[in-house]
Amino acid sequence: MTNQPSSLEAQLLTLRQEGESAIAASDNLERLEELRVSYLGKKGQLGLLLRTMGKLSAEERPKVGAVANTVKEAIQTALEKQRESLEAAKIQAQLEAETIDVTMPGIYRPQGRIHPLNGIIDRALDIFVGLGYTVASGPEMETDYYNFEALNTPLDHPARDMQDTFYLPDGNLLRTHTSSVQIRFMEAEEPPIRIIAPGRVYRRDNVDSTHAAVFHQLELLAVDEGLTFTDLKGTIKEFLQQMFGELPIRFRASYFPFTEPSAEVDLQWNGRWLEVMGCGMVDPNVLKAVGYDPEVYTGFAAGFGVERFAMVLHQLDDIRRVYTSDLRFLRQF
Ligand code: 2U9
Repeated sequence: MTNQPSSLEAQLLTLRQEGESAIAASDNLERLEELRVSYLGKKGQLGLLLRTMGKLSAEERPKVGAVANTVKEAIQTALEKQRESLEAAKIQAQLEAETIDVTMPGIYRPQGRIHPLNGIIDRALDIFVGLGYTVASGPEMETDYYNFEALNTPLDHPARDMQDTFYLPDGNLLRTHTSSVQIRFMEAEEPPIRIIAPGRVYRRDNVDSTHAAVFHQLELLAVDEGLTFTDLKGTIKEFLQQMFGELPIRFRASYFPFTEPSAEVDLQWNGRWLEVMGCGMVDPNVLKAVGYDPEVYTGFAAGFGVERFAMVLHQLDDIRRVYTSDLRFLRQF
C-alpha cells in the first residue's frame, strides 16, 4: 500500500493528456473519428488499460475506476468540442468559397422586343382564346383546291383576278388567304368548331405604301348548329372593342365568294369611318365541300389584315416599315 498513484492511474492520466492534445490538433472530421476509435473504441487504448485493473488491490480499484471515468469523460468532451469547432469551420469555409459578390457588374444582355406585327397577332389571339377559340395553322404552299375550289371559287370565278398569286411549276400556289387552313381543319374535325388562323399570305400586287405582295392575315371560323348573323356581329363587336376600345362600328353589305351574306366592318377612328375587317356567314357550298350538311350546320367567318391593324394602332405611314428591320423603327415598340 502506498500513497503514490498506481502506475495504472499514471498511465490513465498520460492517456488523457495525449488524447486531449491529439484531439485538439486534429484538423478534420475523418481524423477526429480515427482518434475516437483509437481512444474509446472497443479495442481502444482506454479499454486496454482498464483490462489490467484486475491486478489492482480491492482498495485501489474504485479509486482508479473513478479516475478512468474522468479520463473517459474528458476525452469524450474533447471529442465533442473539437467536432463542433471542425463542423463550424467546414461551414465557414463553404460559405466563404460560395460567396457571391453582389456588387460585381452584371453580364449585359441586350433586351429584345416584340415585332409590331407579332404584337398585333398576340393580342388578337389572346382575345379569341378568351372567347373559346383555338389556334390552327397550315401550309403556305397550297393546292388550287384548298385555296380556291373548296372556297366556292372555281377556275372561271371573277374573284380569282383580285386574288392573283404566285404559281409554282407543279401547279401549286402560294396561299392568298388563311381560309385554306380552315378547310383542312373542317375536313379533319367535326362541329362544333371555333378556330382562328393567323399567318403569312401572298398576292400578286403592286407594292406601295398600303400594299405588299406578302402580308399577314388573321381569320376566324365558327361552325355549329344554330349560329346566326347575330352571333357573328356580337363576336366582332367584342373583338374590336377589346382591340381598339369602345368605338362605334358598322356593318356594310359586301361580297366574298366563300360567305353569304357578306359584310365589311367599319370602325369610327379619329372621327372617320375606317374599313377594318371582312366577314360573313359561311356559304353552304363551302360547308358541302367539306362534307357538312348545311341544313344542320351554319357558320360565320371573318378576316383582317394584321399590317392594316398595326398601321392604324401605331399610326404608321407606310406598310414597308414593318418589313425593313430598321432598328430605329423597331426599338419604338
Ligand atoms: C372558310 C369560310 C369562310 C374568311 C373571311 C374575309 C371575309 C375578309 C380579308 C380582310 C382583309 C382578307 O386580310 S384581308 O385582305 N378577309 O374580308 N375573310 S370572310 O371567310 C372564310 C374563311 C374560311 C372556311
